[in-house]
Order: sequence, then structure tokens, then C-alpha cells
Amino acid sequence: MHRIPLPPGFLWGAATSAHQTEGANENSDWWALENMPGSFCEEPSGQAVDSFHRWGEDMDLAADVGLRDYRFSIEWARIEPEPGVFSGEALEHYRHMIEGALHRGLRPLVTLHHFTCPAWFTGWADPAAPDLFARYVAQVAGILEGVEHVGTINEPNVVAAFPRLLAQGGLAEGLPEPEEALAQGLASAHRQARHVLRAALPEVRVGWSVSVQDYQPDLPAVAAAAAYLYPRQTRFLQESRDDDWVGVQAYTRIRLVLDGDVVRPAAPGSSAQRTQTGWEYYPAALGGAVREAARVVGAVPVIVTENGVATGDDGQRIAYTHGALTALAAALDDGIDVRGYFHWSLLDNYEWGSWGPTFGLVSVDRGTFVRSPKPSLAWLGRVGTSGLIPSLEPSQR
Ligand code: IFM
Repeated sequence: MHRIPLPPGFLWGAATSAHQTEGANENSDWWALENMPGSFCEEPSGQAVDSFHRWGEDMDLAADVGLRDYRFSIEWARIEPEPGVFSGEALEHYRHMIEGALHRGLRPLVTLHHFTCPAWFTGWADPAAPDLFARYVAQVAGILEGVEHVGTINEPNVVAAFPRLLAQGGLAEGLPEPEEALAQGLASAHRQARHVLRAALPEVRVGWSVSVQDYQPDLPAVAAAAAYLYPRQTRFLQESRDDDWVGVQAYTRIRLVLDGDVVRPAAPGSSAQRTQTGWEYYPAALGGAVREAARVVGAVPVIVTENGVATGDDGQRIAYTHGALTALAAALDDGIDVRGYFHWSLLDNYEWGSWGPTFGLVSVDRGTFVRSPKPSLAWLGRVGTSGLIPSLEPSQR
């Protein structure tokens, strides 16, 4: 048994995103990508896990085990299906979700952009993009009463690297260098959205969530590693120096080696365990990631907005989370200002092109949409309510 020193008010919950769970996100760019002939997606999202209609059931599952917080996203493509045309019905839908969460004792952490855009949007490199995003955010601000934490953009460093990520065929080889025009457009959209939110809702705490892995340079690569990391994550973390919090999303470590005078990620060793996404199974990554984020952002608190593992073995999920939370507890003990932990994900969901990887604390039958909580859900709830990380059974180690 190990104590996790959770400060008062610590956020303790699970996360989802709209496109990955709601279903029929027909006005979005991802829907178009999934359904075009020759799509790179192995499978489309379809009805996903029907959370558009079953969000209450999802929230009940979280609240019933003692989770106190729920991170979900609002879908821009539903709110603004045509440029400048805002759907009152969609805004009302998300207002109901916010009220439904509060009613269940779940504090909502709302993300305004989680990878998907309306199909009409011409991309973050378009000079008009920050204004267009701010216009959408101004509409959403009207339904956010009662929400304490708002995240503008999910993993801007992944969004900015997306075209190169596609060419590379996934994240297993590390994050490619983001495209400059995309990175700048996203940063500017974030700043404008923050301005809109603060003007409309002075109490709200604004941040964004960066994909921060535990980069481990070997000795010869140490000096050059900062230059490698700057475009991939440091600059995105630095953007948060004027935020109220910074979101850290950590899953794995990436070892860096020097190849001539170039730093590159080393493939995990042949004995390394890999998860369903091909990433190295490395629970302690969360510790390295929150420490690195805190180093970069200074006084701004960290919230772990995603952490989890793609596995078909729920015992392994518990073991992974045990390791991640033990590393988080050590960071808290060392005085790192972490204010929350959200597990990715509440539900098995659409993993951007495939239904293969299962990150959920709850499985979902995709024919009937029946939800079945896995043991890890109650396990996570107990850790939050007791502040204790139970020792693993020998069979779980
Ligand atoms: O499923 C994704 C999520 O949408 C963003 N962060 C990483 C998760 C696992 O790949």
C-alpha cells in the first residue's frame, strides 16, 4: 500500500473525446477522412459508442465508483456545421451534458477542440483560423457556466505534426517535428480563445493539453536533446506560461540517441514490452512527463489530462496505472504542483482510424452499446477516494 498525497481539490477522473465516442460526427473533417475512398483509416468511427445519446450512462459509471471529475470535449463540427451558422440544438446538448455532470457530482473539464474540425475549416495554417476558432469559442462560452477548467486545444503538438505523422505511419517512432505554420496557427488560436474565455468568464481556468512523453536521452545525446524537444513539446509547454494550468498527456518513454550529429529516437529494445499501439509499456513515464512540464512552465500548475494504456488485459491496465500513479505520487512528494489526474479513457473508443486499441476502463459492445465496467474502473475510483495505491497482487505484477 502506498499513499498518494492528493492535495485538497485534486481533480480525479477519466477522459473521453467527442469524435471518439459520440458517433455520426458527419460534419467533421475526420468523418470525411475516414469515409473517403482509399482512406488511411482501417475502419470508420460510424456510430462510435453512441455517447451522443448515452453520455448520462457514461457519467453514471464514472460517478458511481467515486470519480469526481470528467473530461469531455465539445464538437466544433456540431456547433458550427456551416461557417458562421451556429446550432442552438447542439449548444443545448452540451449544456445538458455540463449540467448532467454537475448534477452527478462530476466537475466537468471541457476541451473545445479534440483533433476534429468542421469539414469546411481550411486548417490551422490559414491566417483566418485563429479568428474562426475564437468565434466558435465565443459561442461556447455562453454554455460554460459552472465549468471551472476549460482546455482550448488537445495535443496541439500532435495536430501540428499530423501530416508528417501520417507519412510516418503512427507515433511508435516518436513524434515528427511539427509544421511551423500549423504550430503558429494553433498557438495563436489558443491565445485568442483564452482571451475570449477570460473576458466572458472571469472565474474560468484556461489551459491546453500537450502530448508530453518521457524523453530519455542517452549520455551523448544530452546536449543536443533540448533542440530536438523544443519544436516537439517545449514550445507548446511554454505557451502555457500565461495559462491557468497546463495539461500533460503521457503514455510512454522515448529514448533519444545521437546518430552522427543528429538526435533521433531509438526503437525500444527487443525485450521491451509493447502495448496495442506499439508504444513501449513504461508506466513511470508519467513521472518524467510531469516533472518536465513543471520545469518548463514554472509556476503554472500541471493537470494530467490523459494517461493510460492500450491493452486487452485489464490486469495489465491496473498494473500500468499503479506504476504511473506511484511515479505521480513521487512527483507530488517532491513538490511538483500537480492538480489533477484523468485516466484515458473512460470507455473503449475509436482510436483515430481503428477500433483495435482498447484504452477504456469500460468496454462497450459495439452492436448493442451495452457498457461493461472493467475492474480497473472501480480500482481507480478507490485510489481517488482513499488516497492509497494498493499493492499489486503477485499475478498483476
Ligand atoms: O486516443 C488518443 C487521444 O485522442 C489523444 N491522446 C492520445 C490518445 C491515445 O492515442
